[in-house]
Amino acid sequence: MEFSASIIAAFDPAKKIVVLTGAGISAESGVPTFRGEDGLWRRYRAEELATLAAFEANPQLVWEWYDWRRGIIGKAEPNPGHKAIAEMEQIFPYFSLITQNVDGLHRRAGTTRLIEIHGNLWQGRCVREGRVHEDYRCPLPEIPPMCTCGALLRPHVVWFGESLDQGDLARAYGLIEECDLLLVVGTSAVVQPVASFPLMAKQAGAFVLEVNMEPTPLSSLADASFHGKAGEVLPALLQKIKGHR
Ligand code: BJW
Repeated sequence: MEFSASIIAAFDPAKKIVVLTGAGISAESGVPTFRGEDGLWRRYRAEELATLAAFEANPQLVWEWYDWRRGIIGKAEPNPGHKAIAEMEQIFPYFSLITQNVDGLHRRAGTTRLIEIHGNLWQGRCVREGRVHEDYRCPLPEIPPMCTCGALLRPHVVWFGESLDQGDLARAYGLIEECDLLLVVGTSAVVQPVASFPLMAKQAGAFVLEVNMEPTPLSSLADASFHGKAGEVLPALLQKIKGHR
């Protein structure tokens, strides 16, 4: 795999590096994406499963769907793409990851400086008190799960029409505004507000590098795009970067 001198130069150890990931990074771990050929939104209607109105109408159905996904993700392992990103954190002093994924695989691969900007599906949030509970049991013994206070728990994820956590969003905007390099991996770059991050980074002067199986709306804006599997491109890129240190 060929990486140009400008790409390698963008990974200077003094640079502030931000990685932004989407469902594609976990595809090679066997986790379904949302919009691909076998994507979740091809088989299920987002309006019936990933909105507050859907949850309020049928919490049982929504939790059954999340329990099914937890079953798949619980068996999945971080892949070479997750691991290459985790290793980048060890190499670069100024490194952060923003992920849209709720599967927790980046954390399991060893990344610690991360923002899970759409939440985490191993957590439930009390609809009354807002308290967050972590629960790795799979399948869940009770659906829908309840808080100790007696109220319903909801998945601690961001559904369509909901605001992202304001603290996470502020931190993400800060990282995007300040970064020298934004590496965007495995996202269709259509869901706002995250879809705007690459343009914001570019306007703030960052080098934007994309890794995706297919061209996306971001491809024409990026300084460079690699169309291939994240689990192959990222380890190759990492090797090249390490070879130039
Ligand atoms: C590989 C690969 C391999 C495969 N290697 N690559 C402005 C304009 C228009 C609409 C809006 C707007 N602002 C807000 C909206 C509404 C909405 C939105 O953006 N809608 C668009 C779809 C039009 N946004 C929201 O509602 C957000 N809230 C918000 O903005 O609040 C303020 C507000 C509200 C209302 C109105 C206005 C303002 C919240 C968005 C929440 C998204 N939630 C989900 C579900 C999370 C929980 C769960 O998982 O159950 O988040 S939807 C789903 O999409 C999930 C993902 O994180 C997100 C992004 O998907 P992602 O990661 O990009 O996956 P895919 O499948 O789309 O793409 C995978 C890619 O990987 C593909 O490109 C493949 O090619 C690639 N790939 N294998 C490399 N091996």
